[in-house]
Amino acid sequence: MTKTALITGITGQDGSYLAELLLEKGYVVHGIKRRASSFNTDRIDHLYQDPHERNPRLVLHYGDLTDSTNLIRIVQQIQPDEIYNLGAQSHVAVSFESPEYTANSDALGTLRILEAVRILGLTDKTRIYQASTSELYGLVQEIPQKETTPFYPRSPYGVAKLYAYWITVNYREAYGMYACNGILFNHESPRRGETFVTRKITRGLARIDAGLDQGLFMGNLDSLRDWGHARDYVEMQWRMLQQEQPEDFVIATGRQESVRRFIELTAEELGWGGIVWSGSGVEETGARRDTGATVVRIDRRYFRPAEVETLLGDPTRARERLGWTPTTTLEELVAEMVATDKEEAAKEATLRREGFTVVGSMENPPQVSIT
Ligand code: NDP
Ligand code: GDR
Repeated sequence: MTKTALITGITGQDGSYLAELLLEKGYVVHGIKRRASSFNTDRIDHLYQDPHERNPRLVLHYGDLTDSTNLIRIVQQIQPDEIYNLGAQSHVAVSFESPEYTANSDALGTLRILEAVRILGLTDKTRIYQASTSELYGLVQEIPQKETTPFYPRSPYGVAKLYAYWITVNYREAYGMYACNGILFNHESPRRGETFVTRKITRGLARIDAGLDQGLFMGNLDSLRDWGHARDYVEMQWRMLQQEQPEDFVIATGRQESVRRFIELTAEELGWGGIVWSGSGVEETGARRDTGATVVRIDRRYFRPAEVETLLGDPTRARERLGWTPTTTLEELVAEMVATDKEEAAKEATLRREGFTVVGSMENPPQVSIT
């Protein structure tokens, strides 16, 4: 029988990979997109199906996690077998700027989804995946982190996601719902938002390589993260909803590197031979090993009021029960991201050479933005 899924956050990085996966598996996929003043469906445009066709397998609905009336209506109309709650204000630094909105969408948004399913009497039918996060561990109490490690969030985002985590557990226990948390560590891809650190680095250095930008301003280079590929991680989101019993799982690679190392890997992939670091603290700079040009500088604005210094996951439970094995190494991830960003930069360089103005780049370089 054809299954129906609803994805909140379908226009985001994970939503786009998950939509691809579910369509490949024969699902009818519904997604919630926010109304915006310009197009915001870039990541899923390749999946678009004309709504005038008979029985399209991808259907988009306008909506927002801050609006329960709209969520109840959509869930009632679709009666989904599975809901993937990926929608969120997902940027940790931005959550310090917009803490109330972050709580509304990330914490209460999750409650609204759970309540919609309960109010509509779908608790026996609809399975729910909640996009939990390694940010719950925050000020780390144990290394590596696993499902039983105590939480200590360090940002309004982390605190909002902590509420979402527990309300999901609570609805599972109180109402017997099939609802589970995927505690996912950082996962990246060429579709990663441009202000998250990995994409900022691959895009920024690729643009420098193409002669479009001069340098990149960064925050805490010593932060340690466990980075995987988003395509691998969405497969685990799906598998979590196919188990007999709902359970929470850590998904991670078990390898940790610093932001500094990620910059070096990117420079190596670009053929620069690496980065030569000098100075320390906010005076630290990084220069291309091949030309000696300074390409990385530090800017205080990219430091967070409270930092999550070190994250390293232990995915043993997922390996044993979900058959989890990451397919992509960090080096392969960097190579894929750099290849895409080099191509983008080359296109922009060509446009510039031909005399076209490109919005949002040289005149408005990304490193000037807040994140
Ligand atoms: P993105 O930021 O790429 O995507 C977030 C999605 O949520 C976008 O589609 C966005 O819409 C949508 N959204 C934002 N606010 C609302 C709202 N109020 N109502 C409805 N939709 C909204 O995130 P990722 O794809 O990287 O992450 C997916 C989920 O997983 C998020 O919940 C994130 O917090 C969580 N997570 C991510 C990890 C990672 O490393 N990527 C790790 C652990 C958890 P729009 O396109 O219009 O902005
Ligand atoms: P994170 O991802 O906060 O882990 O949250 P991000 O890539 O933003 O930061 C990772 C680390 O890099 C440091 N850093 C910088 N970060 C950004 N964005 N820009 C910079 O210039 C910069 N310089 C250093 C940060 O301080 C941080 O330590 C991501 C999001 O996807 C969340 O939604 C998700 O829950 C977690 O991953 C797991």
